[in-house]
Amino acid sequence: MKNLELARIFYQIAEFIEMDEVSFRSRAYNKAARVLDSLEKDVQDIYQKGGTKALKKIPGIGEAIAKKIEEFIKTGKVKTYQRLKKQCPVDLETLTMVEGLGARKIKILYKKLGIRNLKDLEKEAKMGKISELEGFGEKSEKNILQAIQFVKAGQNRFLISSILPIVRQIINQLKELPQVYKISIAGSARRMKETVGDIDILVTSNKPDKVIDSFVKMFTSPKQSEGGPRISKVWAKGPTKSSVRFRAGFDCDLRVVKKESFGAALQYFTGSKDHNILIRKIAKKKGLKLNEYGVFKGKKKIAGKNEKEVYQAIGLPYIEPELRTNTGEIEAALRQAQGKLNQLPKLINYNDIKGEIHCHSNWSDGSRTINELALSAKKIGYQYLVITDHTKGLTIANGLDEARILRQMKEIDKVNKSLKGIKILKGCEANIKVDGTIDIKDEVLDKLDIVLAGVHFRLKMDKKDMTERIIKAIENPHIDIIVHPFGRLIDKRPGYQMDFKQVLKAAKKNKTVLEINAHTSRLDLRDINIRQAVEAGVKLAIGSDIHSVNCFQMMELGIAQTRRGWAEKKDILNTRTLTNFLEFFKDKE
Ligand code: DGT
Ligand code: CA
Ligand code: CA
Repeated sequence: MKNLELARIFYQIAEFIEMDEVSFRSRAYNKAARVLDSLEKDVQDIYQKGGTKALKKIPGIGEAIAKKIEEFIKTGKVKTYQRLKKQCPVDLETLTMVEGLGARKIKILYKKLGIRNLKDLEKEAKMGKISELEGFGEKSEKNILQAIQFVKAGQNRFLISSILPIVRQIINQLKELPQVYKISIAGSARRMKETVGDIDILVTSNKPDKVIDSFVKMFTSPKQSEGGPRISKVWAKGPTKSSVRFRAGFDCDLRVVKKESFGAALQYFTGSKDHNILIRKIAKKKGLKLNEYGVFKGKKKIAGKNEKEVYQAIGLPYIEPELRTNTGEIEAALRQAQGKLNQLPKLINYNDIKGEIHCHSNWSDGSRTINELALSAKKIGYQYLVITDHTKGLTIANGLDEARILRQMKEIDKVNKSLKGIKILKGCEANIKVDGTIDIKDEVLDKLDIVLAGVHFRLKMDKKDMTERIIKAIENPHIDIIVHPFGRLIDKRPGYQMDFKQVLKAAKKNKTVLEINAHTSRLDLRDINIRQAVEAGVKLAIGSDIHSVNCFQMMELGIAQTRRGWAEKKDILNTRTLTNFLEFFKDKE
């Protein structure tokens, strides 16, 4: 699919334009990029069926952009992009990942210091050259150096969200091979870690060499459907194992094992390494040996076929992959084995969610109508969907003022009347101002079913001020849920400074809920914070921060994060039925 390639080009064109001015043009390219990013249909298909006329029917795609899409499909290039790139040949995609660097600053850094990439940036910052530039200063140089470390740490890893769909395609194709008996993902991707270094896949077969051969052949074949996963490099190929790189950029280890060792191999290759080290120690203490082939008592194999029996053989209850981090799960399992109840959490399941709490429509910066969003939510089987558009303090997102909120409420009434089987709730995502007050009048907040509030500007405050700012919002009786509580962006921006213990205390006292934001770029709260919240008895809700209909699938990532945070169904409010969900907020205003 060319959608993502085009989206990347358009994002960059927007950045190039913004080097000089933020204008309707840059906004148009940004919008088009976002649309392509989340477009379900293949843009090439749309073009081939209906030409630029059909392209222009896509919301957010106008005449000029449609022409560019046509140019790219026909020539593989976008001339405007190439011209801009020539004028300022910088690695925009990486440099814009550095928190605090926008297009305008990147241009200045290129013009004044010739900085083209992360390496140049680090070199000049370390030499103190950046602080000498007008508009930068020592503090921003220090911030840049810190931010570079952050970007570097994330560079060889992939977001689980970008990897999972491809891995699932790979696995589905592998399943078709006649020699493949069982198949499972392993490694960090099975543990659903936020970011993944490489993909591990495990297969059982009694013809391992055939499986390896077919795997490599299948994914290097030019017949492999266009857009399907393709191998770009074969690092190693043996009789039971191969190591390859896919065109999408990530490496993949495929291992073939015997049926009777599947459980032991899966346990071994799922990791984490730290978890396995401790598990093996426990086995040893019991006079057993555990390796990727099985659990052994002397020479006798006593388990290995499935994971449950592997854990059982060494005297432990089954431990879910998301928990295997050696952060107390093994101790809890041991206590449970000794008869203490409920030491390991009964994790929330992937199908436990009954409604979506965080959803933007085209009233603010979403791309779909309320009706379209509701239909998608209904299709998933949700009972409710809270529409939570941005409010007026966020002008770049076309935030709603009081009057528009009231109008939207009428629109929701109308849609609710026309739809059966799903209830749309009225909400908003209000802004927590610097002093902790909210940008929408109380009497309007009062009319809404659910009010979300979050910090969207002035993220850099000192710890005490930020803690006070957020606690003030938590204490506000109109606020039901604090969204993306840390404001972090994965690999891009660490969370803001705040005293989370104080925040939890206030949330518990005021019955204010904290969101686990499932958006691919956020995943905020993090797993460790979820665990703290659960321990503090604070209620949570998972929100996908939806801006288009295919964002609904991000819920899975939020649930994974929630599981890694040891949370149970009862901790998560949107596992409740509509009635029970609303009941919770009743005694809030
Ligand atoms: P990643 O790929 O960096 O996101 O993390 P993992 O956990 O997928 O690590 P990876 O791909 O190097 O190895 C997959 C699993 O294989 C790992 O989680 C545990 C197991 N494993 C690999 N090397 C070792 C090792 O030296 N000792 C032990 N105990 N287990 C290992
Ligand atoms: Ca791995
Ligand atoms: Ca690996």
